[in-house]
Amino acid sequence: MTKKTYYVTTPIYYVNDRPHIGHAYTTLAADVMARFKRLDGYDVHFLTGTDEHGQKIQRSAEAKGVSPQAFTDEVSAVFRELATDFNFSHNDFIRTTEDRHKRACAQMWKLLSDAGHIYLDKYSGWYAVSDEAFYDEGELIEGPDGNRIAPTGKSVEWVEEESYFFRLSAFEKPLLELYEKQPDFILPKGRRNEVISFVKGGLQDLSISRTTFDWGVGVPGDEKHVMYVWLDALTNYITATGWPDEAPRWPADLHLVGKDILRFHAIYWPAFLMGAGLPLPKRVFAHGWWTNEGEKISKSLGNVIDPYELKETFGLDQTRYFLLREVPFGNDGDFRRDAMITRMNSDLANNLGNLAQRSLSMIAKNLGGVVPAVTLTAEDEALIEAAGESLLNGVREHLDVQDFNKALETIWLVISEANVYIDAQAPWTLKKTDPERMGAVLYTVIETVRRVAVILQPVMPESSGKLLDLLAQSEDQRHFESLDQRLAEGTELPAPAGVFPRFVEAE
Ligand code: ME8
Repeated sequence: MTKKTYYVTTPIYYVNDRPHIGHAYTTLAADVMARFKRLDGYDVHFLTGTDEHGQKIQRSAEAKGVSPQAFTDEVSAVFRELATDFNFSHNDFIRTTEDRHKRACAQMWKLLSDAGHIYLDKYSGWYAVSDEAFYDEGELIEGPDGNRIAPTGKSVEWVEEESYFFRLSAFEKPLLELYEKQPDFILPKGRRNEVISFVKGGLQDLSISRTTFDWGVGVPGDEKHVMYVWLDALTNYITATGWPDEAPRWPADLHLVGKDILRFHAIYWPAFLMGAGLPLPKRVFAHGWWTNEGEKISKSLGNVIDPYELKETFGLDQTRYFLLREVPFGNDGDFRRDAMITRMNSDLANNLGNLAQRSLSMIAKNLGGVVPAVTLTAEDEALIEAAGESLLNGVREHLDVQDFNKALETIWLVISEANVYIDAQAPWTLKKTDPERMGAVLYTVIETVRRVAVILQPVMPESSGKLLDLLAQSEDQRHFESLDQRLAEGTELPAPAGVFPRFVEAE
């Protein structure tokens, strides 16, 4: 039987700046999907990378006085490191300056051109280099100095040059049909509605080449043009499948993006693919925007959240947990230090960490660190069962619609139940009155912790791994299939150690 496959992508990030928390956030979400699907028996492909062409990058390189290639080599390496340092489990890291990608772009252009979707004309209009996006006159707003700016707040400049156009206007109906037929092609629902009304408002043909700079992929047969950076960038998702030679992994199951770039992914990208006669991705999910203590994150405000600083201060898994637990994935989120500390101390250190620590220490002290042979009551069984297949099913259901926060909430309900259980059973009292019952209670708790740790691996791989180490679980006992099994009596456990430290404010 061939394995089920799953292909998930992140945006490819512009290399004009250092990575910040927003970049880590999207890739984290993709990582959790990838890890979950792997444990759930899928053959997973997880792609991330960097977007290296276009005017914005060319200008950033010029400002630094280095060549665009040297500049992109340097910054791309920083994004690659972040991916490793955050324990992201990507299978491929794509750079749009790679030859494999230039070949795919040329082929994409050729398919669109052969199908009659491209024509040469002249573009005159507004362009925001920071967004690498064209804006209609009507979309511009008034900036603080009374000048016209893009709806994103970025400055715009007037562009007038010969350009190739893509007949985007011809795709209005097919796109609306797509949104209709595949209601979860765009998630969350609110954003889907926004896209639908935008498309219903009418689509204009899209300028897809530029002549006034040269840092890009050349247009086949007309090298004075370089391709519009978004046509180039979006194509990365199919390049990475080996296309045009082969593309066994195309289409993608999930493109994860921030809400800022939904229009490119939910309108342009499927239109390009339809035009080229290629299959469409199954879903685009646009998550919300992080602010810092209520303020928009920006370099000029100096409040950019450095992912490394979070890792250093709170720990990697704590940061991973917080980002996905604190805010529903489609909503905007505000990063607050006190909320981070509460999650770290309450959910992780108290509720989960302490549960594991208390029960494992009692086993070490009173049962020689060996999993006891036990007779369980219906109540014990019910707790263990609540942490098994049914919990996994609930988590799977939430993750299948990228509801990370609900998935974690569901897991924490079981952790709370286990805390209520241990307090009610009070094994510390049973120690004297009924040692056998104490063994059964401790067994029930650590078996529950084991199951929870197995299910939590995608979100907190390192800490869950440590919990499973403390339970003497081998590598092949960490798959979701292990949820059907039980901790074997007689298993010798290593000395217990705390897995989730409390946050203590530095003096
Ligand atoms: O747009 N909150 O790259 P980019 C949440 N190269 N997410 C954030 C964020 C924030 N404050 N800031 C950034 C590009 N992000 C293009 C993409 S894809 C074919 C080309 C995340 O470096 C979020 O995922 O500007 C957003 O969509 C992405 O970074 C933008 O990254």
